[in-house]
Amino acid sequence: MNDHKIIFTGPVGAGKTTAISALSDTEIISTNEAATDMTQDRKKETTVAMDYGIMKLDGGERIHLYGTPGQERFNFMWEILVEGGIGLVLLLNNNRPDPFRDLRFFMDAFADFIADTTVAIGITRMDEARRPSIADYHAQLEEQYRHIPIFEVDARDQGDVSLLVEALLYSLDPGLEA
Ligand SMILES: Nc1nc2c(ncn2[C@@H]2O[C@H](COP(=O)(O)OP(=O)(O)OP(=O)(O)O)[C@@H](O)[C@H]2O)c(=O)[nH]1
Ligand SMILES: [Mg+2]
Repeated sequence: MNDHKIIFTGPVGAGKTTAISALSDTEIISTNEAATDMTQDRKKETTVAMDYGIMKLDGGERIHLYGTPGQERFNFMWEILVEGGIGLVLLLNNNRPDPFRDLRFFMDAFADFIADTTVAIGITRMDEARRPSIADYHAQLEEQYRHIPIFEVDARDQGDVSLLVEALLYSLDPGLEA
């Protein structure tokens, strides 16, 4: 099979839409709408249904990239979007009030999907907030998740986000390389 689907999730402002647009080889399809209730994140728009882009790999493989909304009130989309996916990218905004709470929340919300597939975690906005560190995140994870790849990424940086996707693909199948 030459087509694979991965899903990007995480809290508001973690950079899901930004990462998919940095990675996609086609124009992305987004459902951003004006955010009236997000003054805290100083972000004008938020995803209300999904983002979609395509990453083309050498050898003709295509990775379909789906982004979830970060806001919990749109969580009915989460279950729909993971359908048929082979892995999850969890982006966490290090500049949120309690990023460990976000970590636990999203690991829990997607626990069934992660159990069937795999997950890679990207920590964004570490330029704005140095702490917690990557090692601190590893220490927060339960024993069975200690091997999960966790990288510092800037969602705007294509190199950063493609490294994270490659780590995810590699953990699924060491033969499948981007
Ligand atoms: N300074 C800094 N800004 C970043 C970094 N990564 C992403 N951003 C910015 O953070 C914002 C993220 O916005 P989005 O991509 O809309 O976030 P999202 O995860 O899709 O959010 P929702 O759709 O609202 O859930 C953008 O303004 C990015 O430019 C980073 O590493 N450092
Ligand atoms: Mg978004």
